[in-house]
Amino acid sequence: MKAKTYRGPVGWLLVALCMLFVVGCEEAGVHVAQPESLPGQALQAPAEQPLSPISGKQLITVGFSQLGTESDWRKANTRSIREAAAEAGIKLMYENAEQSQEKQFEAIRLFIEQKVDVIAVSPVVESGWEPILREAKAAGIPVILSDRAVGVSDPSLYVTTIGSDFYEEGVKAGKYLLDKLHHLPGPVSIVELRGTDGSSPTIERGKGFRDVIAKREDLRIIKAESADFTVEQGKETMRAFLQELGGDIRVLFAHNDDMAIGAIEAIEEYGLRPGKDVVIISVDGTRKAFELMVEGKINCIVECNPLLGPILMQAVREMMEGRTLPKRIVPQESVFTEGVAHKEVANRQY
Ligand code: GYE
Repeated sequence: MKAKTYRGPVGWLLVALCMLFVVGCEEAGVHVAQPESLPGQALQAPAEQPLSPISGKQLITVGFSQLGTESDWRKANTRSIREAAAEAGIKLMYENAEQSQEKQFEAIRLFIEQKVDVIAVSPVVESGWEPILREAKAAGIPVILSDRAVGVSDPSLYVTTIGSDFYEEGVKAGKYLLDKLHHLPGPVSIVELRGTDGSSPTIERGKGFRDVIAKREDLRIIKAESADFTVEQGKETMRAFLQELGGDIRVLFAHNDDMAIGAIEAIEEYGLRPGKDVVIISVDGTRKAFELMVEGKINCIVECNPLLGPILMQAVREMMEGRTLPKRIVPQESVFTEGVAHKEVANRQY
C-alpha cells in the first residue's frame, strides 16, 4: 500500500481534464479500466437543442438521482455535482431518494418522462436495478453510475461507474490494523459498524477488510452490524455493543466517519478512551473526522473522495460528443494516520 497525497481542487480539475486523454489517466491519478465499445450509448445531442449561455454549446440536461443526505460525505458529493454542473453549463435535475430504492425508481421514471439527455444515479443498494435500467435503455437515455455500483448481468445497461474502489478501501483499513498490532499478541476483539445493508461500499469494504485481517487468526470480528452510515445509528449501535461486550472491544472499524463520530460519543459515555483503549479506523476523511484525529480519538482514516462532480460532468460532455468512455473511473485516494491530521484539517473542504 502506498500513501498518496490529497488532491486539492486544482488537482481535481486536472483529473477531469485528463479524461479527454483516457490513455494518460493512470499517471494523473484516475485509474481507468480498458475502454469498451458500447454501440448505441455514445449519443449525439440533437441539433435543435438550445445553447448553453455558459459554454455556448448545446444545452445538456442531466437527471441526477442522489440516494440521500445520510452523511457529510453525501452532502459534499451533492454539492460537488451541483457546482460542477453549474460550471459546465449543464442543466441538472436533482432528486433526493432519502435512502429509498423505490424513490430512485420514481426519479428515473420522471427523468425518462422529461426526456433528459443523461441519467446519473447513485444507487442506494447493489441489487434490483435491471428492470429500471432496461426502461432507461428502451427510452434511449444513457445511464452513468455515480459513487456506488450495481450488480446487473448486462453491462450495456450503464455506460460507466464513476466512484471509489471500496474493496481497496477495506484492504487499506485491514493493512493499517495489521501494522498497528504488529507487536501486540492476540486475541484481539474487533467490532464493525457497517453502512447500509446491501450497498456496494458496505459489501466491498467488509470483504477487503476481512481478506486482509485473515492473515492473523487471533484477530476476530466479534460483532458486525449496520448503522446505515449515520451518526445517530453509529452511536446507538456502539452503545449496544459496549453494553453486551464491555471492555473486551479493542478495535472499531467504522465504514464511515459519521458512524465513527457517533461511536466515539458512546465509547466516552461508557468511560473508555477512543483512540487509546479502542483503536478506531474510519472511512471518508471529513473535516470533523480529522478534528477528532487531532484529538487522538481516531487512529486511521481511509480516504473516500466525494468530489466526483467535475469527473461526472466531463464524462457527460464526452459521451454527448460521441466519445467512448471507460467502463470504470476511479479517483485517487489516500490513507491518513495520526501524524498528518493537523495538516489535513486545514486542507479539508468538506
Ligand atoms: O462512505 C458514506 C456515505 O457511498 C462512498 O456513502 C459512499 C458512502 C460514504 O453515506 O459516508
